[in-house]
Amino acid sequence: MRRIGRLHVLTDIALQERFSHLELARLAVQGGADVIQFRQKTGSTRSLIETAREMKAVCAAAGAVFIVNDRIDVAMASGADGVHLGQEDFPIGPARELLGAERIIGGSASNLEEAAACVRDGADYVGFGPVFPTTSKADAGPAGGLEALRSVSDSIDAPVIAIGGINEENAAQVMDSGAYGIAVISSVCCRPDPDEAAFRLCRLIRKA
Ligand code: TZP
Ligand code: MG
Repeated sequence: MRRIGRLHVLTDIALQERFSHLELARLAVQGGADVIQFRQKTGSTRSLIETAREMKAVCAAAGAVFIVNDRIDVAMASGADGVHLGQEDFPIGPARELLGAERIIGGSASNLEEAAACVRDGADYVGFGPVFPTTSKADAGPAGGLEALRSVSDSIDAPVIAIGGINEENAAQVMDSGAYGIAVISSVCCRPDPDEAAFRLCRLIRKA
């Protein structure tokens, strides 16, 4: 059974240096995050696999879903629950052939056409954004806003996970605009207390 989850925490060690990927995963699941996405753009493939395996174990023990960003090879080698693929990454159709029906595949989209294509190609969920301006991703593109989120959520036949500039102030509005869940980097990883931050976001999601 593929479980998509409502709070996706993307781990990041470029924007902050206090916590490792593994520590962030531990803290975020402690706070109630139900999906951890390992997002690391540099480093050897071997070191990525090693970290991913440790993170998978932490997530499995907590009953959380573990997803690898960009790298289907790292996802497969670490026994991850799934992979998240952007527009320039390994294509979703062939990824489904490699991963089989049970693994989760998420696709990134910044407009309705991309979102529809992700679903057509076999994605289980669409990561839509940036919804709000963000400084966490250099090439994130312009913010689509809540109306674009609403239109994508209403139009596609898959859960939409909103991403980009989402925080405790706007999470409720995001959920009210049709999102199935939210994905965050800085609102958890860059907070002094990532576990508490995840807890507060979970509470906002549940209330919405
Ligand atoms: N994709 C679109 S926006 C974004 C990604 C990975 C960055 C999200 O980071 P933050 O800190 O939650 O805005
Ligand atoms: Mg990518």
